[in-house]
Amino acid sequence: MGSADFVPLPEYREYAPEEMVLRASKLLAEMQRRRSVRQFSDRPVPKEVIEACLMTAGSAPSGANLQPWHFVVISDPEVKRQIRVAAEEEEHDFYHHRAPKAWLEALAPLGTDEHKPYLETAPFLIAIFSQSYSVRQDGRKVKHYYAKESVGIATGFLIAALHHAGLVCLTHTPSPMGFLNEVLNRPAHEKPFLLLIVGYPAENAMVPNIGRKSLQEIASFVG
Ligand code: IYR
Repeated sequence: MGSADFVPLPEYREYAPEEMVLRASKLLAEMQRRRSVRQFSDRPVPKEVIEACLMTAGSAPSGANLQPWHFVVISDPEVKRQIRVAAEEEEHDFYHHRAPKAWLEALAPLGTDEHKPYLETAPFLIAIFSQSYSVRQDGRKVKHYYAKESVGIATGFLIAALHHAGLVCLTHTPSPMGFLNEVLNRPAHEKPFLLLIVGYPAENAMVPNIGRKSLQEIASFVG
């Protein structure tokens, strides 16, 4: 208790209102170009780009600043193969047995199925784990607050950073994802949050012809 340490807000920048509008609309246009992609090229991606994007993810706010995330970056073809085999097994079960009809109907416009070749084609997979607690040097456990929310925010930062760098990605949630702990040797208190597939799009990659909700649909203003 009482161990707060404060420094002056570093590097804050204010912009004139017109410049703010311009900056906001430029980012909007850039983010509106982002699409989830399921057809990847096998072209290599510089690891440095991934590292910088991960640092952007790590700059996200988190509950009590406990930074409850861990990112495993996979480029090893054998590990990618293991992940594909395990994911396709779960997905087969999902599409053919477990998924309720309404869920399959909701997925129909995306044209997804149990085949996940991109798990081997793309140069990088990033498995994102959410830590319910951390273990200190002395063995004491430190509970993490709002871990899922925090990891969700960091994942959003990561997706935006990858897009900004000129890569594409897919948020993939093979369900259940417990196999990722085994394949990647992560402890039980880390829960797989999602698997990002990252790379360049395949030449002539196609995406579903779907749209985004309007401002009126997603927001309301009070006052
Ligand atoms: N995990 C499955 C199904 C799936 C679920 C949702 I929600 C999607 O937005 C897309 C797919 C799969 O990856 O195919």
